[in-house]
Amino acid sequence: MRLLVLVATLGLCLAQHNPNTKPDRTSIVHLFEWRWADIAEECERFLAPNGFGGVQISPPSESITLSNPWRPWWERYQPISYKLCSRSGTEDELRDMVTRCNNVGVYIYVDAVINHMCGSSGGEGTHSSCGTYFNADKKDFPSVPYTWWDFNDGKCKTGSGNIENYNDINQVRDCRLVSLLDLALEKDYVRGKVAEFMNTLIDIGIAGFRVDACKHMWPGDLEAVYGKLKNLNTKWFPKGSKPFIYQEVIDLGGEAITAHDYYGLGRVTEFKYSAKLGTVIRKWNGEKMAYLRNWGEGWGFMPSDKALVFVDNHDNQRGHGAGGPSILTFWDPRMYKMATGFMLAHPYGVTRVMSSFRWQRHIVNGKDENDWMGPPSYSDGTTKPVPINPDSTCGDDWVCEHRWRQIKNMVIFRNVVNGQPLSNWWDNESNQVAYGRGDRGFIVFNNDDWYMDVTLNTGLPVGTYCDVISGQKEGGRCTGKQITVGGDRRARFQISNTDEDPFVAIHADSKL
Ligand code: QV4
Ligand code: CA
Repeated sequence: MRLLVLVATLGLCLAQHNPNTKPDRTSIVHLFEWRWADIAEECERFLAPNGFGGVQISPPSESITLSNPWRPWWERYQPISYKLCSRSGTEDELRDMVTRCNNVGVYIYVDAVINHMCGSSGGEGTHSSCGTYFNADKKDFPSVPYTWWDFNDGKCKTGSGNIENYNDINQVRDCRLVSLLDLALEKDYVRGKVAEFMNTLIDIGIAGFRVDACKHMWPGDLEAVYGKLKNLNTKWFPKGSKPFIYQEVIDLGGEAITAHDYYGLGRVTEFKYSAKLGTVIRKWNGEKMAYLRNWGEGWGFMPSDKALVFVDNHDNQRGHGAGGPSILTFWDPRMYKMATGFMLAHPYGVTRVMSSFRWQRHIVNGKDENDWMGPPSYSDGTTKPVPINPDSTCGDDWVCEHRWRQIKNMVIFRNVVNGQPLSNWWDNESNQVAYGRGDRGFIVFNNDDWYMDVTLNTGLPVGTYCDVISGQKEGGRCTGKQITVGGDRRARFQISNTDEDPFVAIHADSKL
């Protein structure tokens, strides 16, 4: 017991739960599979002007390249070395991106794959993103270097060498996740190599890490690795700043390993949030938006100051990881915008917005046979740039949810109401709900199948406000709906259940 308390306290000292974003920039966006060159442009031309706090990038480490299936997106979760050339670009392009994004106050969060290397059937050769030689059969990765000695197989007790039972903690951490060669992170040598990789990125100027597959690593090993990390680069961050750490642990309940085991080390992805919000907006299982009254810890989620939340992620949007049919994605745009609006207006957690690419879905018996398809690419497998259309949407199958007016404006809403408590909750005991954030913002949803016409206390000062969902404030006028708040702070909201977007949001900066 005493040891446990000691470990927990040590953990807290190393912990970095703060995203390091600029003041009043509260959300990050996952630019899934984007090229570094495009991210650099996006920071300058769109993310900084619209108040985004940072970008989660796809894994920058060298990975396997596969031809069967042809260049799946998930090849990037099979590292070959810690060289920084990947499908998203070269090390020089990565450095240029970090510098340019940092210079406009948009920070970079690296997806760090440190639990494993490539799959056991990865073969031998130089089919890797920098052309580095490796031999998966011999567990030989000479450019790190790792040899068979640095992997966990001796510790794994299952017949297949893979994880077979998620209720056996030892298996989950010491056996192979879907055959991926499992690193022996209890070895100081391996910890040192992983930390060296992460420290190189810190020196380049990144602000933190999404740590992949944390359920499959012992908290004590992670603590040792995080303990070796440097402070952030003082060219952009205050002296003594530690990297933000958010750990991927899928905990939907019912397994031996819980998100709780990782709170002391950094934030943790709250997958219940994504699954439940989808169920509520879809009105499945008798769920209603009125039940969102105590959204957050009241729903059995982790403490808000430990949570990293999202409507969907790169796995569950295509049935991987904790994917289930309730997950909302860009394929259901109307409900997706409502869910994202709800998330961004609500004070719970650090929020991450998803930005996806479109692929040819092919659903057979509930499973997408094309869930492997990689980003928009040329026939040689190189990723296409992200073209920006005159109306500011993206072309070539880049979805750019983060550029959708409703989502972009809700990212701004979250910044404007930052630090304000949830206030003036109202609901009709069905699917019409509203709530405010102190005297800075107010949002109203109509997810019922009938017209809504209500007058509510908004908490906002008297004035005329532009709805930032149907339009926005532009040149001193509203391009969409206009909401009048009276001296008594009350306003009338009329939302048709057939509106393109059946919700309205107003805030201090959308006042005329
Ligand atoms: C397959 C079989 C194995 C078999 C093996 C034989 O499944 O049983 O032994 O072939 O060679 C890909 C394939 C997978 C294949 C594996 C190894 O999809 O079928 O094994 O490669 O060749 C992503 C994808 C995976 C992909 C992996 C590596 O989602 O499909 O596997 O990348 O390329 C759990 C974890 C959680 C994890 C989630 C998906 O607790 O941590 O599953 N999420 C993260 C990432 C995710 C990534 C990984 C972890 C692995 O978010 O994107 O998996 O780094 O819930
Ligand atoms: Ca492991």
